[in-house]
Amino acid sequence: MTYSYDLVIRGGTVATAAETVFCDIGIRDGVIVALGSDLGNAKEVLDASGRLVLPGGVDAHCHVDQVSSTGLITADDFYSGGVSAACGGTTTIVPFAAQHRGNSLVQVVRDYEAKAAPKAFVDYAFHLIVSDPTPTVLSEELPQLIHEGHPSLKVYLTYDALRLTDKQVLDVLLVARREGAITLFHAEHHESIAWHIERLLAEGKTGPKWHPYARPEAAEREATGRACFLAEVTGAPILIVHVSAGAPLDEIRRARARGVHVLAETCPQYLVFTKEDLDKPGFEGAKWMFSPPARDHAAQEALWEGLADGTFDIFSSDHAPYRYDDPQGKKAHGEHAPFTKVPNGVPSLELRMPLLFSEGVKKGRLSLERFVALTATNPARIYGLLPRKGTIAVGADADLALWDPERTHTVTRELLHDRMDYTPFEGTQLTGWPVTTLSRGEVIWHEGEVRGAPGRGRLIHRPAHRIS
Ligand code: DUC
Ligand code: ZN
Ligand code: ZN
Repeated sequence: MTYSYDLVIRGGTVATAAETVFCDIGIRDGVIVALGSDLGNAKEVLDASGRLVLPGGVDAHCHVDQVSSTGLITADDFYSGGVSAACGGTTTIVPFAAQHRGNSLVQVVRDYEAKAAPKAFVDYAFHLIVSDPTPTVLSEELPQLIHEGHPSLKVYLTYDALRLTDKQVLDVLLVARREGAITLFHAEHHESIAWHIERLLAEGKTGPKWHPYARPEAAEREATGRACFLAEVTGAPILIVHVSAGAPLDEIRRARARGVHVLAETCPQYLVFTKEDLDKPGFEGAKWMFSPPARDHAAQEALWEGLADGTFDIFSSDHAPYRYDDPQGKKAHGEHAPFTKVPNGVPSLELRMPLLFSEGVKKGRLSLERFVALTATNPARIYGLLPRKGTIAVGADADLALWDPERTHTVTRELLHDRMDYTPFEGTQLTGWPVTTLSRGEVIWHEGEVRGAPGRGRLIHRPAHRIS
């Protein structure tokens, strides 16, 4: 018998960034080939009645098998990170091939390819981190890598081992613009942070709770404004990652109003934590240490407004998994180490979509279409993965998640599939979970069961692009 489809997903409510409709999805050779009703015979049928069928998420900011500038390695590799992503409805991840000073950027990418290929569980692309823009990097390596399929790079305005001067940023932006890449910014004002740190430590204020005081909202506002200015000078498109509060968001709005091409991202941790979460007995607050840091309830409200009104383009996890009780993690320098010695970052790859669904869609703050745009379609479009990823359309990869919008779980460490020994979201009740995830037509997560082998994920090379 010949079949029209390998798989038909039948009876679901299908949502894209544009609309929500009732239709069936016909899949052949891992690709969506038909949308409609009465599609015809299929080798297999997946009943999606009562389910939302959404594009698999695109998490365009996560740190996977990455060596930090201080030499610590994140706990998740491309297998555990990919599994965790899939269980949370995400089917494409974009982690960072991170250059440390003195490294060849091309070699960094080759090494990262070699790490990823045998382990990857979901499809992936690479952002580049540029910390050493030598003449060779600027004139040879960056153009080569952008055209090889990596047209996105991140620069830092803070951290001693990573930060670029404004002049170096201008050099990078010029190359990025000319070659068709987008530049991501970690925007915090370095000198003022160093000044705050010196004073806090001198006063004996060394515990985790002081971390947010060293990195106030104003430091993020200044650097965000400066990044926008540097984009304005060069005409290069930029994206400000992990925006934590209203003041930097207003800088982005102002820059856009004068024609600067600046996009914006926020992340789960900024919606639910405040600086009070770091104020715990002993070293415990280190579990909520990330940069820029958690702010206050007013900041959270400003972020929700930005998510709803279109100021934010994408919602990423910034999954940076440093275990709590581990020499590669938060206690790398012991549990009496000053906050400056604690690696920054929290895990959230698996909870990114359930958290935004529960807190955003279920609570009426976001439409379902906006949720899809923020978590899948926009990151795919901005980073050159569309039309293959991030949407449900004929010709797109059959990367899909079937969601039960009523399922409720209380988050525990055990519920999750990353390699962490804690979750800062412990005890949070979330409603709406992906129950089945497909990657290129293959079921890789179904009702509590992970299916698929390490190495099944593929590296996606992307076209260099100009964003209009
Ligand atoms: N920046 C990130 O993007 N992630 C983790 C820590 C940081 O400073
Ligand atoms: Zn950053
Ligand atoms: Zn990050």
